Amino acid sequence: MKDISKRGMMTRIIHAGQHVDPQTGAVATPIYQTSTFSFRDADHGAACFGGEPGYKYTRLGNPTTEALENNIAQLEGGCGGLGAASGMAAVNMVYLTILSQGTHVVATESLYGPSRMILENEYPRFGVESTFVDTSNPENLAAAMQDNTKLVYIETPANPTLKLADIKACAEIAHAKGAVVAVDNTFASPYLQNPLELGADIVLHSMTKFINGHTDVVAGMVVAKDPDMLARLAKVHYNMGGTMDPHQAWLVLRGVKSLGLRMERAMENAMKLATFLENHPKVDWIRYPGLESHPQYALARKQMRGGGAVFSFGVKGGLEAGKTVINNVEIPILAVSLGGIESLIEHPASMTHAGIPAAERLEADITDDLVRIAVGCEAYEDLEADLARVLDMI
Ligand code: LCS
Repeated sequence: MKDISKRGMMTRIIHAGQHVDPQTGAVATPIYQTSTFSFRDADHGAACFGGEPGYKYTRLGNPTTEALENNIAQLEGGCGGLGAASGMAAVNMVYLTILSQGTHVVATESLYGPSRMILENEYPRFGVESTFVDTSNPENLAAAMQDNTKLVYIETPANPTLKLADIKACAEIAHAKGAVVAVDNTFASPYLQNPLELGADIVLHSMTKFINGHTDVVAGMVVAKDPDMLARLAKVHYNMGGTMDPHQAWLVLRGVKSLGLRMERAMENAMKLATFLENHPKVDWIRYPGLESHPQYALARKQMRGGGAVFSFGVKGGLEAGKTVINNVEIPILAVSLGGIESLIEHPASMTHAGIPAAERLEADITDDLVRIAVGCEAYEDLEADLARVLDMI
């Protein structure tokens, strides 16, 4: 396989982990839609199960899935990746690998709802304790570390508050206490941020979002920095079973090729729309890492290569006025999820983060007036005209 590790990001997005099929010359990676692989003879089968390279059974590895794993691993600067059935399967792969009875995890308080809810509602059954802190201030993380803290789990930019965490500072604090650092990089995508290069041990994605980008697949990925960690994750993942289907992997491979193009376009739209809203008299507040008014704009410039394409805002008149916006826009579609080619709008407190108790939501700044927009690649003028029209209705 050609080494393209030193090439530009756009080149790596398109070519990393891919090769022309030696038998047919096929340029696109074929879908190896098979559940199992035949062995040449008994000794070959035994060797494959004994650890020699070779495909055995699709839950344990498949060439199409592997092409995607190698692609994302190279984009993130990791040693390898593990495709997962969903973003949540990726999150659970990390939790299940690192945490065990009597251990503790410190996590960002504003996490995607289910990433937090499973720590609060399910893992205590297995003797795992969790503390949620505002990781936008690393001192909060330092104060929450315990002797039994094995995992520091960070989401930056965080869903849906768009708060950032200084990955390098957090990793130093966690490593000083011997904890593993995992970063959910879904909101930035590898195009804008590479947590492993900033000190994280594990990076994970809901590829349902920017990486696939076409709102037609649910999928996840975990990338490890070093082979020992990858082996630990694989051991848990392959037998727990939340693995990826080759057809699913093929769809994401097709989607990822345009990640850079989509990101550039969506970010341009997001920046213009956020600027328009920031200056609009009906808008109360807006949080977008691309705007200088973001409390951590300097950090965004330091650890990200752009502000991304998601922002949250509140309109004057609170939740009711926010509903007027959500119910009347014509271009952004009222739906959860983000990172697709089309713009989506949603209300986190009653949708994606509804499972978190109200008091905890408010403590994490997921206020009732917060409206989240994931900006897509439409004609900018249409997005602005649409928002201007609905804001006039308030
Ligand atoms: N991590 C983050 C940051 C996410 O935003 C999501 C999904 C996940 C993990 C889970 O990924 P999934 O299993 O859905 O592929 N976020 C969603 C959201 O904000 N709206 O709908 C799903």
